[in-house]
Amino acid sequence: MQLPVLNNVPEAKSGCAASSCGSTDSQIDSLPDAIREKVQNHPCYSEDAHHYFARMHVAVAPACNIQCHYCNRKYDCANESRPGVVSEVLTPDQAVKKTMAVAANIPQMTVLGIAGPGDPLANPEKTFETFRRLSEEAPDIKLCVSTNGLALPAAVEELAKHNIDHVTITINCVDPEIGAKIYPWIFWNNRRIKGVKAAKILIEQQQKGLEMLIAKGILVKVNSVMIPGINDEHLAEVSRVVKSKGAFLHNVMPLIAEAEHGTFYGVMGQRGPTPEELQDLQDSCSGDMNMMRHCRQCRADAVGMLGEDRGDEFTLDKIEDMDIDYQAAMEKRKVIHAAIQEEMDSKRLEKAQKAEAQKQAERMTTRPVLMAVATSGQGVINVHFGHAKEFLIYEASPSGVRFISHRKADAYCSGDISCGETESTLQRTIHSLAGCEAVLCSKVGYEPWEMLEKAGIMPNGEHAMENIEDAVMAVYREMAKAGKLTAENAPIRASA
Ligand code: CLF
Ligand code: SF4
Repeated sequence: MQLPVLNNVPEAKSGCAASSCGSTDSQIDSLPDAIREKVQNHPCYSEDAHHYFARMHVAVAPACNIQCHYCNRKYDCANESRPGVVSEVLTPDQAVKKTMAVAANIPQMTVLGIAGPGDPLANPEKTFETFRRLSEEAPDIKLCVSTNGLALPAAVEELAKHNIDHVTITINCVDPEIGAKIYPWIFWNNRRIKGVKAAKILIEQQQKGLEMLIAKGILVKVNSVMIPGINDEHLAEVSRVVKSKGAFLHNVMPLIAEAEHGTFYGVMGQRGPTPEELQDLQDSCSGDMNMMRHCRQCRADAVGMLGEDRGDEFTLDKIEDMDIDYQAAMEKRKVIHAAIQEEMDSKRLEKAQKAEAQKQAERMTTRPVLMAVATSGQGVINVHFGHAKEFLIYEASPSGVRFISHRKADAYCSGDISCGETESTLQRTIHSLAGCEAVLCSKVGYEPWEMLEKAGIMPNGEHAMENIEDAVMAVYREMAKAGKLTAENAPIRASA
């Protein structure tokens, strides 16, 4: 069966609340059946699944019970993708209607998450009313929640009652002294509490909530925001602690701090980590823990595949006019999900066979290389360089190909900007690929080709519509053959 087009941006035109994870396909194979069933079509909990399945958030939770120095929920921009940002706050009734409209129109949407714009558990009536109705009216949708953890212990029973299998807790520290530099206050027992005392209560509640969820058999993902100079050196300890308590995945996300967002960190000029710093930390934690590397730091009203936002197609006025037959939609969804699953299983098998063959093949001694890939999903290279809104970053080495992260790009050829601006946007896109030695896309224009080469990044449009890992390995082998992969010609790492 022909799989549906997963991205609403045609190739010709294209390019939680602070919380998020992803097990790779090899990890999925080794999971017990019950857990595999829970993660295999969740785009955040499975790296594989995020190429095929979509998620959506409904913004029913405006209030928050803590303040984080990286958050300002007042700032909204339609082009802004970051936690806490929404265009419309919904009632539970509107949220249910919107979820069913999206599920009927985007059949590969498998997960409904509540992630803000405040904290879902600081708005328990609206959050649980939405979950209760959806578990009855749309039972084929997985329910997911992302919380700061302060109100979590009191909510665990209710979460279990609504069959919520996936909970994300944002844990930025396990040391209250560090917490006091991240959280100016919490609202606890009808009082505002500040400083180390506030951070201590928050940490205790998060850890208690984590333990209670694990005891109930609920999958827990921990999100952490990496803040250089504040908690960057501490996050390996956080990873170790949450793993020892049974968390399934750890998602370390880079701090987003811009002065125009009006956040404390933004105004104070606190910088986020460089891609290299983030990767180093994720690698150092990965010995102890499954790490999520494909998080897109979604808005609290995001709709679609990770990295895209189709929220504009499902605004309140638009869904008002939609007539949904959910029974019929569920039947269609079932067929499509089964077809996607079949394709994923066959690709997984193929990949395992190739990895085995590679093990048997003569061992290369070349250094690892980072490559950027332009894709809109389904695990293939299918986006023009100039239309890419983001690039997936892969590392090729003698032991194979692994996914590392994604980087946002400015789509430079939008056609409505002047030449000078076009050029500088292209420069910014190329700058965002620092550290990569090749970029693989379906096509590259003459001008960017030249500029990429000048920046030491080899453009490659020869692998259009090919499987990403196969193409990256093929380019790696070509580079090795051409003698480009000695230690001496490694690129210099960017500094902060
Ligand atoms: Fe949403 Fe979060 Fe559920 Fe995913 S997001 S509540 S677990 S359905 Fe995913 Fe978005 Fe990253 Fe969150 S990419 S911010 S990890
Ligand atoms: Fe913002 Fe509250 Fe989420 Fe912190 S926990 S990021 S303050 S919504």
